[in-house]
Amino acid sequence: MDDKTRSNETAKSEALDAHTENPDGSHLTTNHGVKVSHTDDSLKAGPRGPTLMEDFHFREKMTHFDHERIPERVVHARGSGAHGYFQPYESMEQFTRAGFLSDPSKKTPVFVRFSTVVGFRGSADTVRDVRGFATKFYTDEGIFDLVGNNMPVFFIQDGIKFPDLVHAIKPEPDNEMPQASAAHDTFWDFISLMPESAHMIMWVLSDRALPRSYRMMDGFGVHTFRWINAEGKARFIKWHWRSTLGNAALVWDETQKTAGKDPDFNRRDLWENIEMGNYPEYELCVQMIEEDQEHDFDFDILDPTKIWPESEVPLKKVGKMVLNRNPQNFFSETEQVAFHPGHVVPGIDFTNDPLLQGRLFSYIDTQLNRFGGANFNEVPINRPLADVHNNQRDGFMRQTINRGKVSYFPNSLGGGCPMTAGADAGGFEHYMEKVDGRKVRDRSEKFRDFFSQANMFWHSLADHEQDRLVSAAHFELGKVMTMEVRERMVYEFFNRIDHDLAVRVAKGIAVEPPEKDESTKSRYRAPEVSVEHESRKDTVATRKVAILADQGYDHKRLEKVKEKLMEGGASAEVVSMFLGTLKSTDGKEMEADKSHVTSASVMYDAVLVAGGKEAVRAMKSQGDAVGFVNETFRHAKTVGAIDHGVELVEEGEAKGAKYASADSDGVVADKGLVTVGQGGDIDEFADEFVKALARYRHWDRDPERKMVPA
Ligand code: HDD
Repeated sequence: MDDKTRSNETAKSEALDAHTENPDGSHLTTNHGVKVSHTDDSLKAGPRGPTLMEDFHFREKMTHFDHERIPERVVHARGSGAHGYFQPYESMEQFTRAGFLSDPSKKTPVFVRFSTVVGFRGSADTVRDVRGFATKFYTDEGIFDLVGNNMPVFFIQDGIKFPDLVHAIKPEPDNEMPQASAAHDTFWDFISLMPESAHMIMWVLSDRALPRSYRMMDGFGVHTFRWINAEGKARFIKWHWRSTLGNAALVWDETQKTAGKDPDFNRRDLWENIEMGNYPEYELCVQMIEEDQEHDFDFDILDPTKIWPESEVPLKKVGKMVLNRNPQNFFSETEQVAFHPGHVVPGIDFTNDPLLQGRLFSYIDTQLNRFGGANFNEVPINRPLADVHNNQRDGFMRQTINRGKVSYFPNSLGGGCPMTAGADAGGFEHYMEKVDGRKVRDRSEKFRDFFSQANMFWHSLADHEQDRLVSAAHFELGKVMTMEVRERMVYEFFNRIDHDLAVRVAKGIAVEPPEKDESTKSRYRAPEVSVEHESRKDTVATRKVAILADQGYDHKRLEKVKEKLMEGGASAEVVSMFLGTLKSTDGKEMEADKSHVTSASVMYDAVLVAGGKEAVRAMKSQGDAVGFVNETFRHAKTVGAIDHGVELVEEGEAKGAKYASADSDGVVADKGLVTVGQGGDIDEFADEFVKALARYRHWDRDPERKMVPA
């Protein structure tokens, strides 16, 4: 690593570390540096007397506390952040003059904030929602913010509808219910009158709205942007982040239980994995369309409710982002970070996408409200690494001490500085797109094709993905009390997307089946939209296994399986009735990481039942242990059992899959249930268990989907 790269990588962390908190031997002080002798009692007129006004320490401490909150974001209030770097694979110079995309040896520091959209700051992570995926690049040429989501399209086509959308989806204003959920009347009332949301609604009802982990989730810039090279040639582009672990989703029943068992599930997963060194990685990709091909497609390329199917416009890999450092202070970094789609660097520019245009106004405006002033760019997490020189001055909480008397341009007293920079000197010059039109409140004709990509989405899913989408619609609309809204959703919305879909949705929400409608048929199929077809990956890396064990477990065979799991990069936690040390049949010991009351099957990707006659006898008498296996099985996750451990599986309802009996000498792997009898080869078992774990969900376990709660 050369000095320049190193200094860039560390510069941001050094800038954030400038203040050392409470070094060894430090004394408690007031905010103004006066050492404090006592902080347990306020100053009183006698031990039983009133508190005195002159107690400046008490008043300062209390006043600061009273002002600890800033307004939470109106959307994306709940977020989790991480630091890292971005590095291009090869120079993109041919397409863009952006410096951070031109030098493959260069690492650019980044800060990413993942978020849910609807819930308040303290809401649960695993709700059905879009996830924000916002990246701040601290480039040498200034800040570039890629403020995206984990879905490639949006609900509306024009920013002017955003306040309506958000009012409709947020808790209802009279009683502030429900929290962090779209499943209520006002949201579906609005949607039923907004056919342009059809494609996005399909994404929101799909597995993509329930990510297993922020590490296993793609990101999208959604809008069409421009790349411009040094010669001034522009191309249309769309941004994509592809998780190297592939996409993985929770099932609905799991998300509901997780919201209670561990409302910080996604935040904790991100934090713990970074602490463990499992650094999340995402490949930055772009789709590119030449300017003269702008009108060659069935859809308008400026429409943010449409994707560019990859069969038409392939992905080009640009580089990789690695998130390798947790924030040190949630408020200072994750809460105070201020993104803005208008933070671009030379080589990147906007298009006339009307949603993007709306956003270009909203983000700075919202920061003014959150920070109470215009100097939020001086907060450490928002400060660029590039130098800042301008004549902006003063305002609430100004940090910079601007020297000298010249704060205007042009000037001669300051030698004409700071002076402007043309493109040759690295200055940002807006792309000179020709614009010519009447002032109208209107949209282009192709924007009005609301349903064909929703139809494409539906037909690009696997059967079991379609089933879960229909179940999601039953939940969401089943919570809608107004019959006309449910009917409108079936007749005017789903039926226009696909008749079969509408009939299936109608059935679950007491709506009469709609008349046949074949008005929409997309000629596109986009396997990339389906988690099952394209974006999942068979890997055990970072998957988390629960080992169920008790006193008298069999150590030796369990260790062999654990070794195999660790080799593949998985992790394991021992779950038992009680916390404490478990003793094995051969005198070995192992600590129980979690007890049944502090854990649940929904926190793990698979369960492995250890062998040992005594241990299994104990577990069979524990409802929690039996329930743990059952639930893992019903959520279509991998279940493994060693020797007598098979009896715990037998005890439960893991039906529909074959298994080896406890005293057999075989290994049986069937539909994600992997078992080995006492005489069976443990290495073979370990291989099969790892294979099943890599597959993650086993939908073939229950083809009629009777057992797996969607
Ligand atoms: Fe937005 C926050 C993403 C449409 C107005 N938005 C916000 C965040 C993300 C997105 C990731 C959280 C940033 C953070 O972590 O601090 N928003 C999107 C995407 C959109 C989108 C991908 C459509 C493609 N947003 C959108 C529109 C508007 C806004 C159309 C208004 C016209 N969004 C905001 C905001 C927020 C915000 C109100 C709230 C907090 C903030 O900006 O910093 O300005």
